[in-house]
Amino acid sequence: LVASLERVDQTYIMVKPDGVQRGLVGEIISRFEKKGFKLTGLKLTQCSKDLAEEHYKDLKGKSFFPGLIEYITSGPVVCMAWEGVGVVASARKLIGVTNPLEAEPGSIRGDLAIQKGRNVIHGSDSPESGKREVALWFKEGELVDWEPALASWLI
Ligand code: RTP
Repeated sequence: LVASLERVDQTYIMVKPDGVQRGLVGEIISRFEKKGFKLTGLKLTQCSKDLAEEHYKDLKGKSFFPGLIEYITSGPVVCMAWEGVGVVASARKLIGVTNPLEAEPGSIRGDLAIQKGRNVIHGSDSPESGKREVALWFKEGELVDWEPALASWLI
């Protein structure tokens, strides 16, 4: 009911290569499912250098940029699109701050990671980035617009 009055946003969530290698994909998906957001896209892919550079283009001048691109392209990633009221900000809270040592216990990075450069997950930082990143990582036919039969009070 509330959802129908507020803007439904989308966010791009990605389990980074370390998360896949460590077998954390199920744990991470589960946290977003339990929160009550709606999954509209999901795939495992090996990201190209071009795509990684496009995704992180705002960080191009940073000293850690080459290492970041190497990290993100080092193995498969799991790409997800999630939808819901307030999903962008809520996902950032579920994820925790960039440096896992400073991330709150209970958050994904706070519970599951140690290093900034191996922080297991990405989440869009604004509704605009969410739209841009979902469109960058998914082709149109890969996204599914579906209505949950139950629990509409959550989404
Ligand atoms: P993300 O985009 O991956 O969700 O991360 P974020 O917003 O929390 O952090 P951002 O500043 O956008 O940085 C993107 C990713 O770059 C890596 N990083 N490494 N070594 C470093 O100092 C450093 N700083 C950032 C992290 O993997 C970060 O998530």
